[in-house]
Amino acid sequence: MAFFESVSKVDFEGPKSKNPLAFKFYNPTEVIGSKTMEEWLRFSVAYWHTFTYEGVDPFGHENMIRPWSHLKGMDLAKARVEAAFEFFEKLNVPFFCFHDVDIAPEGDTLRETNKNLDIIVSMIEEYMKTSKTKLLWNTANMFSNPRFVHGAATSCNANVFAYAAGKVKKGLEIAKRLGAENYVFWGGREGYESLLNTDMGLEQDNLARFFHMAVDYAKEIGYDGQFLIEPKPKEPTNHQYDFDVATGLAFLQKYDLQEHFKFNIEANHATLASHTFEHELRVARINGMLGSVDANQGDPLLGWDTDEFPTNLYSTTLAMYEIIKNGGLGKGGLNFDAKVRRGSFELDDLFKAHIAGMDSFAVGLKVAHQLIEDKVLDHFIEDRYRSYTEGIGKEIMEGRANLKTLEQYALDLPEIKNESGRVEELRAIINQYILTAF
Ligand code: XLS
Ligand code: CA
Ligand code: CA
Repeated sequence: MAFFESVSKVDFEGPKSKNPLAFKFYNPTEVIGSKTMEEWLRFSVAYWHTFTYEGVDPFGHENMIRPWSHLKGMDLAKARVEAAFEFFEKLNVPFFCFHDVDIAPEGDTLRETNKNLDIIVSMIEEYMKTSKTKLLWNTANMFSNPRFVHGAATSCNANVFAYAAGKVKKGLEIAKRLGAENYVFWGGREGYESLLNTDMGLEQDNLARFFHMAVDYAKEIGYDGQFLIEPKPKEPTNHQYDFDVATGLAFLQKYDLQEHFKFNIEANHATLASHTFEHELRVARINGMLGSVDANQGDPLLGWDTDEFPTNLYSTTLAMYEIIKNGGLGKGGLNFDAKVRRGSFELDDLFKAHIAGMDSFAVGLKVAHQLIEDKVLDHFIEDRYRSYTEGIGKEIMEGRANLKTLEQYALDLPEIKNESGRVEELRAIINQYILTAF
């Protein structure tokens, strides 16, 4: 049975096309520098937003029109798998991602849940034999069920820690079975609400113990996907432990975990942390920790995790700038952790939203590649720091200076002259590149 009857394959029709169900800028086979667009961008569909989100928000009930909504339990789970693979094929997307609870209903015990998972994973495995769509990452939902009210690995209750460990064990087995390129840990409720009732040191030590157990088990079963931590500063708790990349990095270093992890960077989480998306990508990149990306955008007027499809070309350009400078995303990809707005409740909106996001990143890729080819920012930055290539600057860089030699140098320096940082000029150049790329 076809779920998306009104949509056939989404093709590239070029910038002049008026067809809402065609790509205008994303041309998977177009070569940009050393790779095709498809290879650079490694797009992924998020199972939870596309196949399980039904439109509920704090003020309203389900409103999405979905041909599978009337089903329940395992029948619903199976219908969603069929719909998902039809969607992947029609959108021609190379990857997808899921949480355990997205694909199969939870039973009364972990044992029952695992049985349900086994049935659905077998079904997914069958589909994957003939589909080109691979698993970018899976993860365990350790935040929705009431048992996780105080966190999972950072819960005050050891039974919850054990239950969460069981879920991750199963998740890693599924990752191995389905060939997941990565396995993600987003903190969920790993954080705290109030210090009045919290042993922060114990909670963070336990989180590290939990990660070490996951590293050990992956090794034991021979799962060699990349482990990713996804930072987020708040929501659902007001203090999330994996606040941002810098905080996550310090945690990994303290607990001897750095070599086993990279980061999955979400645009909306960056802005929640009062950073730009490109800031988080840059911090990860210069530390060799850029793993994967949750491609979405927030709403600056709302300020919470709205998970919108990315359409801001300025942001996709600066994000792709970091990704190209990183040499690509390796095993990572651009996962649309994004949901259609509640008002976009028609079935075709799911395609249109992904097309908007894919086209926006294709533009970002092309513009960023041209900026890098022309060395626009590289030349400017190289010139801006030129004082470190000679004289006293060179001595500082080569470790030949100390406070005494620098004082000697500075004591009789005449008035120091600085030069403009020319940010407005650079922003105008970026606008020019965006407007003339196609
Ligand atoms: C929530 C997170 C979550 C992770 C996966 O804000 O974005 O969806 O990506 O658990
Ligand atoms: Ca995310
Ligand atoms: Ca999010």
